[in-house]
Amino acid sequence: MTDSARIPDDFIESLTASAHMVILTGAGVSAESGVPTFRDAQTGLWAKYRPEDLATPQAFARDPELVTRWYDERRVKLASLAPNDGHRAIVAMQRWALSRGKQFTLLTQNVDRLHHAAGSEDVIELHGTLWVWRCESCGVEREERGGPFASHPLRCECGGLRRPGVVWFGEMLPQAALEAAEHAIASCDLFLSIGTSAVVYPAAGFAQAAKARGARVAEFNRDPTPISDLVDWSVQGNSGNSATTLPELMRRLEEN
Ligand code: BJW
Ligand code: ZN
Repeated sequence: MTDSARIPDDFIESLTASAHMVILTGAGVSAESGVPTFRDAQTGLWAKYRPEDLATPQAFARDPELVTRWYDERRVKLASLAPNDGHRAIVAMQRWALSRGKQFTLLTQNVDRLHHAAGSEDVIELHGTLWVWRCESCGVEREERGGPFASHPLRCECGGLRRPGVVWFGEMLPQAALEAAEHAIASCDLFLSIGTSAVVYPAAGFAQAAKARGARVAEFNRDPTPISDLVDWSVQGNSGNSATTLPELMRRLEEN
């Protein structure tokens, strides 16, 4: 089956007719850039570590050196990685939508900023970013784009511990991002979930919320997920190189 056959015609029709599309992305979108996903059995970040050992405030309090090293290694590796054709297709979709007077909202759970690097505008980061580090004591935030940190853990001038600006389990999502997401979901007529396992809340509930308010919902993902049965279209496949689902979707849109 060719990729073009995989994108249903009635999905293209809905997309063309929609007034406000919301895209929610997850780690699968960055997989073909070389960023490990979280839950892939062999290569995922949680294949080697338990999330509660590294991605919670309790883990950081218990062992700030370990947690800082882990995020620093990921940060340094990320510096050598680049956006893929899936990120670029999402940029093209945004431009396609805005040039037709449609509303477009991009929500991401990713902390890598590869959407920004590709050229996406107004990205709403639900889980923060690995690039900005914040002092736990005085709250000062600074972008860290250089090489490996000289010491682990990282200390602020005030003496406090600096932590990655990501959202850990048990923490609230940034309020502005959450409000923007809720607002977009309340007014969208088409919702696309891309490259996410749809297990981490509140983002995992967005597709259902969009559906409940009457939007059509599509999922583009390599594997089936808990939302696959509730969506109107479930397109299985990789998203990130030129022969895969998102670039193919963009080619189909440009024909219209
Ligand atoms: C491809 C592909 C390719 C591969 N092409 N596809 C309601 C019910 C139950 C629990 C809760 C609830 N509400 C809140 C909770 C608690 C918790 C939660 O959801 N737990 C669940 C695990 C059960 N949520 C929270 O704590 C959140 N905070 C919150 O809700 O605050 C209020 C509150 C607190 C406590 C209780 C109640 C309320 C915060 C969540 C923060 C998540 N943080 C992380 C780590 C970020 C830092 C870091 O980078 O280390 O965010 S966890 C991790 O998972 C990361 C991701 O953003 C997130 C989602 O993962 P994602 O992106 O979906 O990746 P994967 O790996 O899971 O999936 C990749 C998919 O891609 C797969 O399906 C592949 O098939 C596919 N794929 N290659 C296309 N090439
Ligand atoms: Zn400080």
